[in-house]
Amino acid sequence: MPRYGLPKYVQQVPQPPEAVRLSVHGHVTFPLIVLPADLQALPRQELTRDFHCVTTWTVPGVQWAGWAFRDVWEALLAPIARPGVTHVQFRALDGYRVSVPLEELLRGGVLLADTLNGRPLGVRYGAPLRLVAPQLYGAKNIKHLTALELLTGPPRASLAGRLLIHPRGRVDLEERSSLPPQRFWRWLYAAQLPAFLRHTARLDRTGGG
Ligand SMILES: Nc1nc2c(c(=O)[nH]1)N[C@H]1C(S)=C(S)[C@@H](COP(=O)(O)O)O[C@H]1N2
Ligand SMILES: [Mo]
Repeated sequence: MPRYGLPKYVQQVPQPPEAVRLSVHGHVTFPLIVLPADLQALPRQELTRDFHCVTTWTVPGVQWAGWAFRDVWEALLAPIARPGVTHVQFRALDGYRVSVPLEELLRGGVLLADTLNGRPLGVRYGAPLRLVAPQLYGAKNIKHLTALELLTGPPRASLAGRLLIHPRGRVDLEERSSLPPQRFWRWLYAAQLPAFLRHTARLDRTGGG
């Protein structure tokens, strides 16, 4: 699996943090910090699924383990959520941000993962914790999680953000961009993929990772 993402983010591999520390804020009765002990109190889950990037590459059979987002929601987030939360905006240590509808997060198989293929998640693949939502494109599977903001509607995305990734991003429906037709985006992404992969690999090599 390549270390992948928009050039802006790929070139900075964040300092490996000591431990998970997720701040939860937004539409809540009080803000919360989720620490390793909070997660360790929950049952662990494993998952093996194909991983699809919106730009048409796929890695088959990736093994993840961690905690079901649904369990984290029920145990830690729902108790502080005010009524009406529909979306979660995630933030990463490298500055990457992504929003996911709560409905997608509560499906079976969505994890906060801390291992990849049986080994602790390396810093290149999203340490200390990453979201794994295998029904959604890679762009929604945010690495290096640091904060969650609970929202009562979709956040306002930039035009570029909306063009490059669909607000929901379901793989089955090929929701690549918010601007149809999707087959145009499949063609465009596939056409530029080799050049883009070369570019991100070069940034990754020179970017301190
Ligand atoms: N923090 C962060 N998460 C991210 C990205 C990123 O640049 N930064 N890129 C996304 C994209 S577009 C993809 S395809 C996957 C790539 O995951 P990988 O680097 O483990 O292959 O991470 C997603 N999550
Ligand atoms: Mo991606």
